Amino acid sequence: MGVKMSDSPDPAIRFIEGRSRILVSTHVNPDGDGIGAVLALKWALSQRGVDADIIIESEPPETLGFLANYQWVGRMSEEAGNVAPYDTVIVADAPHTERLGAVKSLISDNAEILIIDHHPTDQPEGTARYINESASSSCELVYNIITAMGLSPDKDCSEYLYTGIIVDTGRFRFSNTSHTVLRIASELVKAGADPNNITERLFYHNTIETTMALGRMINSIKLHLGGKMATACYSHEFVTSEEWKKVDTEGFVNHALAIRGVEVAALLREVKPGVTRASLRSKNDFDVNRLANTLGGGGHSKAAGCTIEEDLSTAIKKLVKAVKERL
Ligand SMILES: [Mn+2]
Repeated sequence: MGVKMSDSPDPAIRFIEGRSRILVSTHVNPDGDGIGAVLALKWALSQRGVDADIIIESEPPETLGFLANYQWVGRMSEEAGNVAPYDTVIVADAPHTERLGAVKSLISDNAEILIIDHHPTDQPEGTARYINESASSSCELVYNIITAMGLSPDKDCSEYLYTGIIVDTGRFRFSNTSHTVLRIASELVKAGADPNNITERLFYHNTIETTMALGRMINSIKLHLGGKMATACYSHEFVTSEEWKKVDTEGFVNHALAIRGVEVAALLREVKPGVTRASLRSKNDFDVNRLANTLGGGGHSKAAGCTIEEDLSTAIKKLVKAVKERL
């Protein structure tokens, strides 16, 4: 990748020093890693007497509601108009303030920005950066910051960080499951994180609508390219239904990827008429980040996403063609 790595927490620690009011945010449609990272950062900042406000654009997945002090996570819908612009901002789990959605409007023009991220990016933003593409998760980086600050995470903070790590490593299955992250997880369990409780709350706490939607997705799976690619999809009608509001599709695409011989899996949903979003996953060496880049999206080499300005069936055809050219 073109970006210079900043593989030390020192710039992040220097950035935090002497601040009084910091906005902490993460990307739109946040996941357990983004939410875990912002909660852990707020905890760490409060240990140093720094007042941090967490504000995110959209509603986080309700499965994360078990995390302690979850009410720290402010929504843009509640905060807009109530807060003065921030001069100091920490962005976690995203390389750019564009990924914050509407929260960007709370950042003053000459704000100082710290980026903490593990996504591959060519042009990250920020006056300070702690970016490491080989880290499992942003929570792994936040753990490094916290320990380099001389702090020991308490039980709550350990659970924030453990949550981000297990979400982004796919419960210690993905190729980013390094000995380093396993060592950190071990330290977090020692500090009070409860692996059984966190796993149950995250993965065994689905709504009935989520489980039924999984069935629907599995029934829609089709194989392409001699069985090397699998697609699954949700219609515009379904994703705009009342039922959909109670559905969390996190991890669904992996059921398509789990099929023997499949190297690339895509879960597509037509979010607006003629606009289809695709979640992409791969195994072996297929790089879905590069695939997504060609379609205007991005992510990681084995997990990425993009938006295709086509209806569902045309988007599937486009995606299959793009994969065919890269297989
Ligand atoms: Mn992440």
